[in-house]
Formats: sequence, C-alpha cells, structure tokens
Amino acid sequence: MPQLSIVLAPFSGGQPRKGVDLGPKYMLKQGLPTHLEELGYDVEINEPLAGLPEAEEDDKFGHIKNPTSVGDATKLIYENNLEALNKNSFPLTLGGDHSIAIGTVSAVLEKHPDAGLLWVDAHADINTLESTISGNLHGCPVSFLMGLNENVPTSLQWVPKKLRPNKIAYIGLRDVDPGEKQILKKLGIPAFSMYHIDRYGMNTVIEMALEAIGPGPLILSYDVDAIDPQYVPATGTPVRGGLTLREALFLPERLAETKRLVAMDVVEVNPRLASNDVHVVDTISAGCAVARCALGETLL
Ligand code: HAR
Ligand code: MN
Ligand code: MN
Ligand code: MN
Repeated sequence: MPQLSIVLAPFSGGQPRKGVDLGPKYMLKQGLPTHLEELGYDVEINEPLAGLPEAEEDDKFGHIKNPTSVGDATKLIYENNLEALNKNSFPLTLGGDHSIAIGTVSAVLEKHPDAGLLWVDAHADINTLESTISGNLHGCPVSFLMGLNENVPTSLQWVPKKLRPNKIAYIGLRDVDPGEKQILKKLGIPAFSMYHIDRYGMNTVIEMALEAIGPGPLILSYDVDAIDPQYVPATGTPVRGGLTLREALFLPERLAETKRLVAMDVVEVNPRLASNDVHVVDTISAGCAVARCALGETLL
C-alpha cells in the first residue's frame, strides 16, 4: 500500500492576513484523509508545528517581516517531510501560506537532488530580501531555495539552497513584480503565464514545462490563487483572470499520470477571507480536489 503523510502546516507568518492558518483544518473537515484512504493510500497525519509558539509580530530583519517564525516553522516542516520521504511516504503538505515551501521543497531536494519543481501560482514568489516591496516572506520562498539572497537572517540560514534555475517551471503567472521579472529573465527560468495558457492551451503548457525541467521526480507546489477567484475566492491575494476549474484540475491529473510526483503542497487557502459560506465551500473543495487529482483520483 502506498504511504501518504498529510502534513498540517497551519502557518500564517509569511504574510499579514490571519486565517490562512485555518486552511489545513478545513481541508481535513471536508474529508480529505478518508477520500485519500479510499484511493488506496495508507494515510497518516503529521503536525510538525504543533509545539511552535505564536509568532512575535514585531520580529523584523530590515523590512522583512517575521523571519524568525518563518525560519523556525519551515525548518520543522523540512525535518518532518524528510523523515516522511525517508520512510517512502508521500508528503502532502497543507498550508498555510506559501513560505512553507521553503521547508517542503528543501526536504525533497535533500532526498532527491535531481527533483524538478512545478510552481503553480498567480505569483512568482521569487522576490529576494532586496527586491521585495511588501517584506512578506510568502513572496520570497523561491529566492531562498535557490540561494539568491546574500544577507540571510540567522533563522533561515539552515536552508540548503539546492534548487537550480533549470529545475523549476512556473504555471499560471499573472501578477509578477518588476524585480521578479528581472530575476526570471536573468536566470532563464521557464515561466508560463496565463498568456501561454491561452496561447497554447494547458495541455501543451504542461508538456513544455515538463520538457524544460527534464527527467526525474517532481514536486508540485500549488498555490490555490493560481485558480480564478470565481472558483477560489477565499485566498489572501486573489488575481482575476486565472485558471478555470478544469485547467486547475487537469494539471494535477496529468502529473498523476506521469507517476513522477513525490511530494506536493496546497497553500494559501484562507477560509476567513470568504464573504459567505459558499465561498468557503468552493475554495476548500477546489483545494482538496487538486490534491486528490494529483494522487490519482480521476485516473481510470
Ligand atoms: N509579489 C508580491 C510580494 O512579494 C505578492 C506575493 C503574493 N503572494 C502570494 N504568493 N500569495 O503567491 O509581496
Ligand atoms: Mn494508517
Ligand atoms: Mn504563492
Ligand atoms: Mn500566489
């Protein structure tokens, strides 16, 4: 029986909006563990952040917010997920904000140095400590994974920096900061925006992204704000003009078909930002469906 570790990462310190820490609880309540057991997985639930104290809000490194809590939380997630991978379990990490990918992606690259990363997002999350305007670390995880920062706060110095620019591809981009565009260009990182999805279709874009990354195991880091806000309204930084629900699910379905996935994240679900119950249900349903599709639910 394949092993699956559902890793709860109720962390919100990478951005200012409370409620993103409720994401894991809501996805569990929707029945995700049972649904995955029904798919044939031996499911266990991990809570690496259970003992973590509340973040001190005034912790700053220049204009960077909460570096200590982000560093501490991501290190705990890293250690937990590496342990899961070492016992041949698939870590499905439920956020929380996208800063947690510092831990999840580092764990996979430690176990599988040849792994490639698909970053599905409206945003590139590759700001450096210098380029970020907001100072929110959920906009910066990729720069830490790649080692693009010179002066790293002590709490984040544990990050191994093993991600190479030719082992990541973006899908779904439509809100990229000027500084991030420069970085993407300079490093030649394959980035498929909504334009490319309209131009070539999701099917071709996925194949182009896989071609760019090359062979090896795959990590899927899925920010639900990649999906159009009409389907996923309850997220911290919604951007109109996103993926349709079918495009959003076809992508993980196709990845399941490759049998190359070794880990995935579902992040930025924030039930508190819903203006009514339907918005909560729509958002949680979409997030859970992304996970189930990546784990093979819709393969016949
Ligand atoms: N680029 C902006 C920043 O650095 C916005 C980041 C958006 N946040 C996310 N991550 N939801 O994908 O602050
Ligand atoms: Mn079990
Ligand atoms: Mn993101
Ligand atoms: Mn995003």
